[in-house]
Order: sequence, then C-alpha cells, then structure tokens
Amino acid sequence: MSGIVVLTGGVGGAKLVLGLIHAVDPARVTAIVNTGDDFRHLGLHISPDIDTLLYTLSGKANAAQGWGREGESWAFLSALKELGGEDWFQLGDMDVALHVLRTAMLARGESLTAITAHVAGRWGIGAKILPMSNDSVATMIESDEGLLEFQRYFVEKRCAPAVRGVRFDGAEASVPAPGVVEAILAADAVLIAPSNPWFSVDPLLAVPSIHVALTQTRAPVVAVSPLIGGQAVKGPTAKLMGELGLAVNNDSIALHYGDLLDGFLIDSGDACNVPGLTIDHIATLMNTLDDKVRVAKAALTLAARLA
Ligand code: FO1
Repeated sequence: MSGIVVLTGGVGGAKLVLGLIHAVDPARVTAIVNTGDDFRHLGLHISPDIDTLLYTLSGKANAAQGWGREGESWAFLSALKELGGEDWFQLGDMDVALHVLRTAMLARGESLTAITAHVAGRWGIGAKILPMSNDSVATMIESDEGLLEFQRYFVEKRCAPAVRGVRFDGAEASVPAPGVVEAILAADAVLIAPSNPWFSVDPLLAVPSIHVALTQTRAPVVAVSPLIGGQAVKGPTAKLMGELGLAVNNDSIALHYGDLLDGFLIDSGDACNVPGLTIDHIATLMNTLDDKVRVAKAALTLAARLA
C-alpha cells in the first residue's frame, strides 16, 4: 500500500495530518513527530507535539487553543498553585493523566514509541504516530536573555526574547525511532507540514539518519508553507525569521529546506522564486475540516505530479 509520510510539529502540522486521514485511508499515513519540544516538568515527561497529534486525530483537541484537550478541568493546576508550585505551563486534569502515564511507562522501560502507540490504539487512531527518536533531543534557544529551554522561551516568556540561534542538544547522537527510516524509504510521498521550519521541522532533520533517509528516498518531498501573505498563521515564525535576518517570505522557507525540497505548496496570493522547485498555489489557510482536506489533497496532487 502506498505510504504517505508527514514530518510534523504540533498545531499547524496536526491540521494537515487531520486533513490527510480524511482524504485517504488513515492506514497509509505515518506522522513523524518532533520531540525537541519535550521536557521534564514537575517530574513529568511532557511531549507537546505528540500530544497535539494524539488529541487532534482522536477528536479530543481544544482546536481553538491549539494544544491540550477540549472540556478540560483545572483542579490539579489550581491546587498546585495553592501549594506554590510552578503554574506557568498550563496542565489540565485530563492532560496530566497522559503525562503521568507516559512518565510511569518510561520509568518501567517502555519507549516513547510504545507509549504513543498505546494511546493511539486506545483512541482508535488509524494513522501511525511515530516520535522522531526515542533518544533525548532538546530544542534550545540561544537568545538575548541567554540559553533557554524551548518551553521556557515559547510559553513562559511568550517568545519575547530575541532569538540568536536554535540548537538541538543530543541530536548528533540520536537515532530515529523504529519505523521512521523504513517509512521514509518506502513512502510514495513525504510531506513537510506547515510547522515552524526552525523550531519544529529542523529537530527532525537534525537526527542524522532521518536527514540521510530523506536524501535517499525516491518519494518526492513536498512542503506546505507556514506563511500566508508573509505572516505566520499562528506562532512566532515571522518574528523569528526577522531575528535571524531573513526576509519573511516563501523564498526564505524554500531556501531553508534547500535540496531536500522537490515541491512547495504556497498560498494562492503568494509567490516563490527559488529555482528547481515545483510550486503549486492553493488557499492554504486551514480553519474548517474541508480546508484541511483540500490542502492535504493539493499536497498529494503536487507530490503525484513529481513522482
Ligand atoms: N502552550 C502555551 O502557550 N501555554 C501553555 O500553558 C501550554 C501548555 C501546554 C501543556 C501541554 C502541552 O502538550 C502543550 C502545551 N502548550 C502550551 C503548547 C506547547 O508549548 C506547544 O504546543 C509546543 O511546544 C509548540 O509547538
């Protein structure tokens, strides 16, 4: 069966994957998810991008918020605050259950791969959700306020510090999680979701054997731009690009992915003048499910043209 691989971070990527599983048989879809945002907090192992995929594909996500679950209660967090615990990272009661279970299973020697598959199975998710690696890869932000863990930058400081650089501690020694390289090499199409290239896709590309597999696969690699009209749909992409001295446009995104990219799906009103790329245009804003299905189908059509 022809496989579709999606390299994805959290919010933007989850929308594309949701569109895909409504466009094709979910069993054909493998999401390879960024774990660079993972961090230990209050003794719990938290995997934000994996959890956003799990919540989104099972219909449990708080779609408006972009993370966490719909219909959350907050008794844990308010009790924690009462006790003087850190409450800058909002943890809902049902969300905490997932972090507690994951931490307990890791302590028993289970892998992030197995834990993710366990939850996906319980929630009837047909697509495969694979961590990029079971090794620790930590996205660190070199900023004008010093070196920051990603969540401290992204949530606690609300992306206010100016970014000087992004690095992925542990990436050089990391190996891809089981199934990741096989899925990339067997794929008929590899899609790069409209996630932040520097924060959410680069950690995946920093896992050496993932980058090698992407250069080896016969599958065309097609990215969906995270920019619309020179603005990011959500999050700090445009601010980050400015701080990195890059023009906030699709050329910068395409040049960042370089030779890895065969096709680029950009918004109807936008342009991209990078040679050697096959460009397609569509309204890439994904609000409704129909939007997500339409963009997913357009990405697959572009990939099919390139195959
Ligand atoms: N993002 C926020 O902006 N504020 C939060 O309090 C917050 C809590 C949170 C809890 C669990 C989780 O899985 C994600 C959470 N996020 C929160 C989002 C998270 O920081 C981002 O989804 C990714 O790390 C960036 O893609």
